[in-house]
Amino acid sequence: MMGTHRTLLALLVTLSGNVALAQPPAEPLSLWYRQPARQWVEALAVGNGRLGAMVFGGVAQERIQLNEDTLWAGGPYDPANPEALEALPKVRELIFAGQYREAHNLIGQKMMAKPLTQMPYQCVGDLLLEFPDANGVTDYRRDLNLDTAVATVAYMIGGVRYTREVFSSPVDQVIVVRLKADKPGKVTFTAGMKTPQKASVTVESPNTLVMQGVNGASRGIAGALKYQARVAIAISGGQIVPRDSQITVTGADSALLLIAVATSYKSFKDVTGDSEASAKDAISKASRRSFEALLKDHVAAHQNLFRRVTLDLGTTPAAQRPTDERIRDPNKVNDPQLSALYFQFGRYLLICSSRPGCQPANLQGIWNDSMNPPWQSKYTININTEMNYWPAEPTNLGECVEPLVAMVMDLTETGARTAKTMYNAGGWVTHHNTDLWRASAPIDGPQWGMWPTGGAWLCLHLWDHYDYSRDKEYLAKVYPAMKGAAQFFFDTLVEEPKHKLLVTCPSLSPENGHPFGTSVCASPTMDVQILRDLFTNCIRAAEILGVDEEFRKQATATRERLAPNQIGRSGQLQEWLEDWDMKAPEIHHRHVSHLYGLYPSDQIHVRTTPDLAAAVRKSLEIRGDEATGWGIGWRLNLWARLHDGEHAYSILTMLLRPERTYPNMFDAHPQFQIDGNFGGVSGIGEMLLQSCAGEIELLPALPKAWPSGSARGLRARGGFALDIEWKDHKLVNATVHALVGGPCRLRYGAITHDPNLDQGQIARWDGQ
Ligand code: FUC
Repeated sequence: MMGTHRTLLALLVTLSGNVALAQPPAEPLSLWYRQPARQWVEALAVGNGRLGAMVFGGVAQERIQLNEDTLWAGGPYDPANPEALEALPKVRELIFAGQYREAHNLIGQKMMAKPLTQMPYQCVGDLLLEFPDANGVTDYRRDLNLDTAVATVAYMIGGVRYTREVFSSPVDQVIVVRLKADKPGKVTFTAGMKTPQKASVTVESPNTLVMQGVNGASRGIAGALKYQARVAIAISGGQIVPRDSQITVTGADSALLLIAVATSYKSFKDVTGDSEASAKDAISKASRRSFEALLKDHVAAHQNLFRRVTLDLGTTPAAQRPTDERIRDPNKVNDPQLSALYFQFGRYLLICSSRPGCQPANLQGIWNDSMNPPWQSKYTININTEMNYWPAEPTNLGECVEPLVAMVMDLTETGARTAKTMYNAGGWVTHHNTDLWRASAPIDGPQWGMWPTGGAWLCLHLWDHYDYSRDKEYLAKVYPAMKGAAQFFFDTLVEEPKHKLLVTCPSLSPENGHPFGTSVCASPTMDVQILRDLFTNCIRAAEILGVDEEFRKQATATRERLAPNQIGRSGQLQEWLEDWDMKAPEIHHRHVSHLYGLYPSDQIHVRTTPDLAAAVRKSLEIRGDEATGWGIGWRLNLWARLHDGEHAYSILTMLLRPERTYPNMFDAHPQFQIDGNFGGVSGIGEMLLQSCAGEIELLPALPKAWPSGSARGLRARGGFALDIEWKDHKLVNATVHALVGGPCRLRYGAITHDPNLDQGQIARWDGQ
C-alpha cells in the first residue's frame, strides 16, 4: 500500500515537472490515462464473456481483479412460496375493492419468495504483482484498445521501457498477461493472490499459483460450488523462485502469465463440474502456444464482432486528451468523438460480457470486486437486463444475445414450477429478478417483486433475434418458450369488474408507487403493452412456423380484451388503468415503464399513433430528464423515438458527464451498473437509424452537434445491414445489404423508398 502511494507521488512529481508526458495511443478507439487507477472505477475492463479482469496499472503494484461468470453464492434452490396460491383470490378481491394497502400486506405475508432475496454474484479475488523498482517513472500511460481488446500499461524507469499487456481470450479461455522490458534482464516481480472467498492460495512448484475454494452461502442457501483459479508463469531469461504462497521472478527478459478460472457449475440444477480439471486443462492447452499465437487468435475473434460496425461523428482536438479529462470536461459540445467512443465502448462491453455459451451480462456485466455488490449484481428484469441487450441486434452483435436466450430456456423450467406453485397455472412466469439459479418467484417486497411480466418482456428479445436474422430454425427452437409465457397469462388474466377487461392482478408498474400507499394494482399500462407484444409475436411466430391455429385464435381473442393505452387529464400517457399519474408520490420517478410502448416496443409511434406519441412526450416532460444512469439511457432512446434529436442529444450529454460516467467509462447508477452503458449505445443508434413500425428510418433524430458523419454495418429488421453517410445535416448516401432478401421500406424525413431486394443484393439511395 505504502509502495503504491510512494510511486503515485513520484509519478505526480515527475508529471508536474512536465517531463516526458505520454502521447495518446495510435488507435483512436482507445481509453487512456496518464496515471494508474486509484479506485476500481478507474481500472480498465477486459473480458471474454466468462473471465473478466479489471486492470489497475500500478507501478509498484499491479492489481488484476478477477471474475468468473458462474461464481455466485448459493446453490440450486426453489424459493416459490406454496402459501401464495391460497392467498391469491383474496389478494385479487382486495385490489378490485380498492384496498391496495391490505392487498400489499397480504402479499407480503403469503406470496413472497423464501428467502426474500436472491443470490449475489461474487468476485474471484486478485492477482497482485509487486515490482521492487518503481521510482523515477516517466512517460506513464495505460490504455484499453477497443479494437484489439488489449489493455496495456507502459512507462520508463531509468532509461528502461516497461510494458504490460493484458487480454482475456475467448479462444483459449485464459487471461493472458505479458510483462516485458526493452533491455534484457529487467523484469523482476513477485506474484501472489488474495480473495475474500473461503479459499486457500498455494504454489504448485515451480511456477503456478493455485487458489481453490468454495462459494459462499447466502440467506440460508448453502454454497454448492467449488472453484479454482490458476496462474502459470513462464519466463524467458532470469530466475523463478516459489516461496510459500508467492512466486518471485528475478532478472527475466519477459514473463508470460496465464490465468484460468473455473467453477463446478454446469447448469442451474447441476453443480458437478470439475473446476480443477477445467482450469488445468485451459492452462495446459494455452501453455503450448506462444504469446503471439494467443494474441493473434484473441484479436481475430474480437474483431470478428467488433469491426462489424464503424461510427464517425466527427473528431476535434479534444479527442487527443486522456479519457478521464474528457469525461470531466463539462463542455462536451466540441467532442463528438467522445459519443462515438462511448458507443463503441458499449459494444466492446457487450462482446466481453456476453459471448455464446456464457452467462448473460448481469447488472455489472461480469465485472465485480465485491462479495455483496449492489442489488447482488443479479438479473433485474423489470428493465435492466433487457436494456443490456437493447444494442445487440441493431449494432450487429446478434450472437451476444445467445446467453440471454439460454437463460430464458432455463426460466421456462424454473418458471413453470413457480407458475404451478403460486398460481396453479400452466406455462411459465418470472417476476422482477432472477439469478444464476434461475429463481423466478417474487422477491424483496410486494412493491418491487409482485410483478409477473418479467418473463414476457424477455420474450421480446427472443422474437427480435428472429426479426433481425429471419432464421426460422432458431424461431422454431424459441417458439415453445414464447408460447409458454403466453399460456401463463391465458391461465392467470382475470376479468376486472368495472370495465370487464382482462387484467394482470396482482401486479404493479415497476417500482412506482400509485397514490394509495403501494405500487400493487391491477393491469398497469406496461403489462398490457408487454402482453400485446407477446401475443402479437406469438401469433406471428405460429403463422411463420405454420402451427397452433387454436392457440393463435386464443391469443388474438385475449389480446382484444386487454386495456387500451389511455391518455390522461394532463395529456399524459396513463401509467395505470385509472388516471392516477399526477397524484403519484414520485412524479419524477426513474422508471418510465408505461413508455415501453414507444421504446423498446413500437406499438406507439410518431407516425402510426401520433396522439399516443404526443402523450408519451407529455409523460416524459412531467417525469423530467434527471435520473439514474439507466433512467437517462431509457429517456435517450425515447426522445430519439420521438424524433427530437436536440433533446436526445442533451440527454446524451447528461449520460456522459462525470456524475453518470466513471473515469473508466463505466456507467454510474451510481454505483456502477452496466445498463446505462448499453442504453447509451442503443440510444446513439436510435438517433441515427430506427427499424420499427415497418420501416427503416434514416437519421430520424440527428442533432446539430453531428453535422457530418457516417455509420457502417448497422442492422435492421428483416435481415438488412445498412451503411449511412451524411454531410451538412443531410443524408448523402444509404447502402442497404439484403442478407436474406425481401421487401424493405426506407424513409428519410417525408420521403420513402421501397426497394425489393434479393438475397445478397445491395441497393443505394441518397434520400431524394
Ligand atoms: C431496479 C431499479 C434500481 C436499480 C435496480 C438494479 O430496482 O429501480 O434503480 O437499477 O433495479
